[in-house]
Amino acid sequence: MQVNKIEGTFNVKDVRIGIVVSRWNSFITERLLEGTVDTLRRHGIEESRIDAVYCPGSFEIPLVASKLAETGKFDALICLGVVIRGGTPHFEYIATSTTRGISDVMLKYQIPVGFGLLTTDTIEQAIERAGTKAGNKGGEVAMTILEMISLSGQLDSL
Ligand code: DLZ
Repeated sequence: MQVNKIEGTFNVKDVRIGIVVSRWNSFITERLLEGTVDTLRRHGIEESRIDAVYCPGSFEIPLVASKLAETGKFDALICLGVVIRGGTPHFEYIATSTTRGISDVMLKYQIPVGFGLLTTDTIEQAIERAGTKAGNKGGEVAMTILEMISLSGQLDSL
């Protein structure tokens, strides 16, 4: 192919990353945070360039992300939360509004915002995705964010 191929790399330097962490189901969100920070650190991002901001639940994530983005000080944000289906429609309301809110922040402020929101039927499924059987979603989101920071930079200089 003769096209100009534009794609991100994982080689990102001197960036500042904000992580929004929901305290609801904190024993799982803390594992997601560990996975996120570990991956960022192993790709050369110093911990001093990472801020973790805690909020009460996933529903509050978009507001905190929006305030962080508004500062203009972050190259990217990562949002971490766990919503577990219960016996009421609460799950749908929280998962839908949090997802939409996170996406809105990304598009409004034009910075990559990582979607590290686990939405599971059971607590076991959430644990599996936070560093056990199914890997660590936090680490996966960190990789995506590194690639998107790199890609965004390239698109900004087209
Ligand atoms: C209220 C609530 C419920 C029932 N479930 C969850 C959940 O599974 N995951 C989560 O992150 N937060 C939950 N919350 C809390 C809401 O996100 C929010 O913090 C409260 O409704 C207060 O606004």
